[in-house]
Amino acid sequence: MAAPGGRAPAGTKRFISGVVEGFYGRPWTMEQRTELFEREQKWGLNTYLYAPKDDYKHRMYWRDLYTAEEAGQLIALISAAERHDVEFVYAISPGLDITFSNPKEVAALKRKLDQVRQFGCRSFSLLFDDIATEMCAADKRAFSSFAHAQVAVTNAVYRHLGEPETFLFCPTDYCAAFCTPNVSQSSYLHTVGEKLLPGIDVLWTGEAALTQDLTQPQHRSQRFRFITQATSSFFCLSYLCCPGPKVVSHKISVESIEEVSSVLKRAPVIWDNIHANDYDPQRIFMGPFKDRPTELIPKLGGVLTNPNCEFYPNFVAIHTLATWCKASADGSKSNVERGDEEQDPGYSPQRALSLALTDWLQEFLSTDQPGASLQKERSDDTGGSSYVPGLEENPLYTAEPLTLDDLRLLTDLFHLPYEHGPTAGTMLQELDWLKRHSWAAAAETDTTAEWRCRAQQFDAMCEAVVQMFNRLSNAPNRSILYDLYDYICDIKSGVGLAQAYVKTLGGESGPSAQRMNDDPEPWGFRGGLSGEIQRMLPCHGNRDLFRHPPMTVVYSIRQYSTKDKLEVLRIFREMQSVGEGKAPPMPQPPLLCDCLAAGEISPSPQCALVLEDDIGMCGYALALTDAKPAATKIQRAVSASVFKDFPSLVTIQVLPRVTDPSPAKRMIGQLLSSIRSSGSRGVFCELRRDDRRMCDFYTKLGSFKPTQIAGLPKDIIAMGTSL
Ligand code: GDL
Repeated sequence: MAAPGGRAPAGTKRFISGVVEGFYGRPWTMEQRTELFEREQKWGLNTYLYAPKDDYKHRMYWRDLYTAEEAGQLIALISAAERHDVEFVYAISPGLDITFSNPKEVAALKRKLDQVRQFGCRSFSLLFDDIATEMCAADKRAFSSFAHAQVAVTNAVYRHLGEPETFLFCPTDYCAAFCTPNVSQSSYLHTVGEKLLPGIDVLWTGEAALTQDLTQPQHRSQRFRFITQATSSFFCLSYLCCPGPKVVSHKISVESIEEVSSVLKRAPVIWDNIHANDYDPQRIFMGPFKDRPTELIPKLGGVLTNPNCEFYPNFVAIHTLATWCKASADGSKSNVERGDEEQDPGYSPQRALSLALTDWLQEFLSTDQPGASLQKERSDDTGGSSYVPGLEENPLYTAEPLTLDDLRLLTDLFHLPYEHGPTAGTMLQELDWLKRHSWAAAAETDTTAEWRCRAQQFDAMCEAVVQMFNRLSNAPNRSILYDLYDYICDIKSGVGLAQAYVKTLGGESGPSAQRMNDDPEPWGFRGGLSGEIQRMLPCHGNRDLFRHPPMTVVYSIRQYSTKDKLEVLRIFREMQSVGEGKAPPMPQPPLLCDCLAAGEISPSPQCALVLEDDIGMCGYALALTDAKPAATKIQRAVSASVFKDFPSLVTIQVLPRVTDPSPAKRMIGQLLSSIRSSGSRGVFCELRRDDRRMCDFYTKLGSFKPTQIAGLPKDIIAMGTSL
């Protein structure tokens, strides 16, 4: 294999490097593609694979020939690629509805590719990704398997086109996770390896396949696996992933490539989805190309990145891929900074990112408005109106220029599918800590000073995001800004909510804390219908952020009956003794809710639930719509104003064996809705200050906030929520 970027010596194939426009959604414009070729040339990348999924004539209407106007555009594009020394590979995806055994279909395919050949294109590709694997009856009669059908047509087309130097085939099983039962035993891949003509390269996405099946109905072929119960690692947001067969994996190992190469009988060309974002409208990836050791290069036919749908934010994705390819071309071993955790002798993602950002900053700072002078104060000799304010008038608004640190923060916030950048990671960690220790903000404890200090630092981090947003939105290059706009607005608003939340936890009630009130503006409950649906699903909310073991236990929640009294008491006592193990052996004042759990007061009708697993009862949730009788029972003086805001009382307990928080959350949810239906305006609970488990539980629910109740015994705190 020839070195990446360079020309191949005679008899060897060159390493294919560059970009595949292979995502779902709005294809790039011809101007953007031409700009891409310029960049590729500048950065030493050599290939562009034209495969926009939602371009009608690439996939859905693959049989249709191009009109004269479309032909003109493609001819211009192909010659632009040639001018910039970029190989233009035209891909077609006939797999949605082709009948492989019908000669007319094969003729249609040849006719279409012949047309593109007339436009000057010399390199081609047939893609069979994301299609149903069930063959029609006619094909079943003609071919012994789906792989045989695809290979027969591909070989025929390849021969018809005169065996082009570059011809790529994308299999339906294009990553390890799709192979049945696995890569080395996949009969599909073995057939491809044995029957596909040796001059044809095979595309492979690596160990990774993305969860687009969860978001795009057109992806739902039988081969997509749905993982319903899964663990999520601490900072692996929103993905469902599990330690077993990977649906989304983020590394491509040398071993995995050796394995697939031996089955395919050729070195694969990687179609890399690491920066693709077509499966989630809230994400965009601007972190460096990463987790592909440069040791892979001699074992591959090439690497094409299928990046973000938005053209301009792909600067880092493509620039760092180019650095990766060059690193090995140079055989350079010296550009790894000490302390680099990846230890790849040829490539440091951090350094590659720095190089990319330094270049990108120049682009942000240069105007993309042809002929426009963006210097407000300079007079305009084209005769336009340039305004110089008078002495007592408003000075002209000026914006601070964007900095490298802003770009670093931006790419930290929108990093990679499996990893946030360092600052984003710290922000999440700090928010998590502040939330978990919010009890320390509510009253003076040993941790209070630390809480306030960390809250201040968190606030500063949030402010930096706002400042970055302001400078970015005033940057002269509007095209990059417009591609990023929705994302940076989204993060600014999300961070703003977190900032307000922490202020509320700290007891502030200023204008920014107001955002968290009970009647928020539309941006206080973002996400639309999709957001609402997500919040209803058990896999969202806290589950994304915190590690939980896979849920294999089946829980049931049912209404409490008086027969359950003893069991509830048993759980109550058991949990009390768990607490006593740690606490000083001092007699503790009772909690209001103790008399409920101890059976001294009966819960209100429809306001009592028990939780059961296969061993037996493992939790309860009880409420009083009117909490006053409980206060009387334990002779606690509680001011009437508390009962005005929070007339109802709730208590919940689950045994430690219930490690999944969702059953408890569900019980609380049901209880709150029953209490609400009784006409109550608010609910509170009492907790022992040292009962971290329950403090944590109520805090993570999000709706319960620490509530000051005068006269509470020292070791008891109250949390309340309005209904
Ligand atoms: C895919 C699709 C690709 C899509 C990407 C990310 C391949 C071969 N096909 O599986 O079109 O952009 O996922 O959603 O990767």
